Amino acid sequence: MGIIFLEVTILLKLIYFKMRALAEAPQMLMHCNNIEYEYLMSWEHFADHWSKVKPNLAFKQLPMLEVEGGHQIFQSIAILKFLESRAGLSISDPIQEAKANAILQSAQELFAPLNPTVNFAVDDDFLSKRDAMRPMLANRFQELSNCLAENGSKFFTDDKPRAAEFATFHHLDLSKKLDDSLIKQFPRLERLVDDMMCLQGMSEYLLRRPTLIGVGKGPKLVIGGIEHSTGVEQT
Ligand SMILES: N[C@@H](CCC(=O)N[C@@H](CS)C(=O)NCC(=O)O)C(=O)O
Repeated sequence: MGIIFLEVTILLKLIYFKMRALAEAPQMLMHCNNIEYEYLMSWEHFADHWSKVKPNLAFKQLPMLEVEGGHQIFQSIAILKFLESRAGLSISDPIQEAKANAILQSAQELFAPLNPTVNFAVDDDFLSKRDAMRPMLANRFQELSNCLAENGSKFFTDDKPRAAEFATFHHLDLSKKLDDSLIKQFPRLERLVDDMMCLQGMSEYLLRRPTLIGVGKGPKLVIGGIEHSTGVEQT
């Protein structure tokens, strides 16, 4: 009797909260590279309140990517690098790889205060945080723009979008919710955004993801037609 080998595809699980923040770039990368995954809110995956879950996690924060063998990958940069490799997009030249990692880290440093402010701050707190972070954003946008101008290709390394491009795209996209005039000072970054928008899978992802409304006033995510306050607990 012959032996039948069944190929089992392990579905990746991305666990996060009700926020438009660190789970965006990984999801865009997966969508644009046909990597199947399941997105679960913390309470769906762990079936408990975040305050109970948090102390038991390796780095006490999300996102987390659960992969083969139940292994849990924390830290958004590590998650993006794992997915980049999974998509067959790893850069073989160590120098180019290091430079791409520097760009990825520099893009992720935009996370705070940009992402918490857009997702949570309201009224005067929102306005003062927005005004205070403008110079920092402009400096980093200039640096990212310089990286693109220096190498002369479509994306940071060559003509393929990888972790650094998806992370940069997310933060540029989110900055429009803070102040849509900021990116307009950087035509090379606007071109990057346009090129990313043209990727197969990107517009479908952007249309299907929860809509973020009420920024600066009372931010909410519209999930399945229902408005939910942003946050770490089930509503
Ligand atoms: N360095 C971490 C930062 C993760 C992070 O700040 N996660 C926030 C949500 S965006 C979180 O878990 N907040 C809940 C908490 O800290 O209790 C990464 O890049 O993944």
